[in-house]
Amino acid sequence: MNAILLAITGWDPLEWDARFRALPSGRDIRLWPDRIGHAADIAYACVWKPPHGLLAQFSNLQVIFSLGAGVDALTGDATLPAVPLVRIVDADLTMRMTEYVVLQVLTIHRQQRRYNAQQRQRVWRELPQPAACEVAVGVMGLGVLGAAAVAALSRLGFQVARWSRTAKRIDGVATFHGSDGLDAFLARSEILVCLLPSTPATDGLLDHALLRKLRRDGALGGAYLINAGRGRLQVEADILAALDDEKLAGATLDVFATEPLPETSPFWTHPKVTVTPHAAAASVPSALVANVLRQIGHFERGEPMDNVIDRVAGY
Ligand code: NDP
Ligand code: OXD
Repeated sequence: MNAILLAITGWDPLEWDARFRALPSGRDIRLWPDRIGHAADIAYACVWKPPHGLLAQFSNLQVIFSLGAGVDALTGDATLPAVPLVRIVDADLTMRMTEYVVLQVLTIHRQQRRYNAQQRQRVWRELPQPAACEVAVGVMGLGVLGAAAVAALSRLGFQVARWSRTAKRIDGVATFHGSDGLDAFLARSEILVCLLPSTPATDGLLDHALLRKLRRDGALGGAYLINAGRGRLQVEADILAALDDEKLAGATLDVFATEPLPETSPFWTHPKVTVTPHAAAASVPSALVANVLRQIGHFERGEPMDNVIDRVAGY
């Protein structure tokens, strides 16, 4: 009884299985689809993109743990049992995202694509380079990942602003929130970093109407988008249109409406687009399994669990 079910698609489930079994928890670990055993034994489900309907089969399920930070693949399942849904928040994952955001912002700021092109042509030419303190970066989403990115970018000297759903205060950082604060936030942002969750309120937010409001007359001479949140946030045809009509000077996309990105996607070869394969911040079993087991311990001792999803807000 009180078995843990692992139901994982898109990642290697065997790595997670091995890690859960390696830790001295004494837990009964079951692996979907081949090693479920009696469905009534399952108390906890640790999942990544499980098929819709799967979790509804476990009548004694007590907690669902998302092995990733985003839960949209779960909240989109109308049959998801109404038990606590807990997501991963972990220093390892957060640092990976911070590395990704800093890398991509600096790649834009330090004009690395142009230097790469120059190198291919054996051109030795130093480009005019603004200082970081002349460049305005806007971070959408001020949760765990957004806040860490803001802190790192601020330390590098960028003029950082933040936008979230609810009002926040952080000394020294320009803050905006809600639809009322969006236009002013966009009007000052040359590089827009999106670290929002996918919810009914955010899906499709990154459209042409939004992108054209970004600042294009700043130190970088154009506006750039970095999206490592979710593909459903972006209207992909609008991003292409914004690149074509120069509302955007470049886009760096880690996430897409359809993943893997189809071979026919124009993003692959677009000269102003950088594609990464949903690799910004991987969930790594060696870092995260102990975190999940700790949370199960909290639950069984009747203590509050951290990072429980607000099912109404959707994140
Ligand atoms: P959090 O839940 O900690 O933060 C979410 C943030 O988004 C909050 O600041 C929240 O505002 C804001 N937000 C939510 N809805 C809205 C809205 N309608 N308008 C404005 N702001 C909104 O999430 P994390 O920081 O941990 O993760 C963010 C996302 O990053 C995940 O949901 C996932 O989609 C993505 N991700 C991507 C990965 C990758 O490899 N590409 C890896 C991990 C995560 P408020 O603070 O007011 O509540
Ligand atoms: C996550 C992700 O949400 O990998 O953790 O996208």
